[in-house]
Amino acid sequence: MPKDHRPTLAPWFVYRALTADELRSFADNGYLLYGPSLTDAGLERMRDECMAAWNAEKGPFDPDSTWLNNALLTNIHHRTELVRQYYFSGPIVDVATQIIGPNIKTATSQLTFKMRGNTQSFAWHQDNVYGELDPYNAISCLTALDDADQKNGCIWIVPGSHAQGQVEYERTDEDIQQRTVVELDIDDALGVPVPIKAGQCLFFHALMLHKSEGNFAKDRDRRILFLRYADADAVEVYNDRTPRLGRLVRGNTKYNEVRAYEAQLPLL
Ligand SMILES: O=C(O)CCC(=O)C(=O)O
Repeated sequence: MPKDHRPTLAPWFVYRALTADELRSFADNGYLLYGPSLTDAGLERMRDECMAAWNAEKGPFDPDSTWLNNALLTNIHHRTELVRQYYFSGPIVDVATQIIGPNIKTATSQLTFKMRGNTQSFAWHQDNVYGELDPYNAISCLTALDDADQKNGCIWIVPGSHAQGQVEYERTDEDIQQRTVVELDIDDALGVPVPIKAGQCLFFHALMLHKSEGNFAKDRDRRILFLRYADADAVEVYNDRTPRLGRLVRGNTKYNEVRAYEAQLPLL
């Protein structure tokens, strides 16, 4: 049995299991707004630690830089302790087991920021198109570090679109390596904005169609902590079906390399 870290993490995180209605709603609609998953103190500490990591490498929006440089800081759990604790032992891990099943590994950790001044949009896509995982039940968990609304670039989704499966979209090895932008041709009229309060988490299915517009609020950032979880045996279809490497956070896996991956990263 892994150690139960919840009592130690209680000052920072709010643990709450999904209700049967919420699980049904996720199955039908492919997304769910949950939270708060951070206490006020947890939100403040999360912002501080994420901003220290962000500022060490990036800083304010730079109009002369690429969207990648302006928007993403990957493997954020290597750079901040609280993100690591949240990613490995936070309430969203429990939610992942309710949605995906008993065997869970981490799949992606990054900051996706739209600092004030960054009016670049993020085109319609499914997260599984950026890197196809099988089984097709991974989830994305977007924890807001600021209130996000239409003015500062909240996420838009197409409710229920996960049920239509993965769209066909040609992506070369180079596209995957360079993280070139996926741009699906989706009718904007199908989309609905999902405003999120700081400290809340938006869960959605790997096949959910989603996008965001630019940040047009001149005096507000739109900072999101973006984490993904997958079945512990999930493989990368684009990589000869080798297992996605991520820390095993619940249950077991048939892959030794997954069991060993980041197993030694300190938690507390
Ligand atoms: O940061 C955003 O606005 C969009 C992020 C997103 O959709 C993603 O990382 O998949």
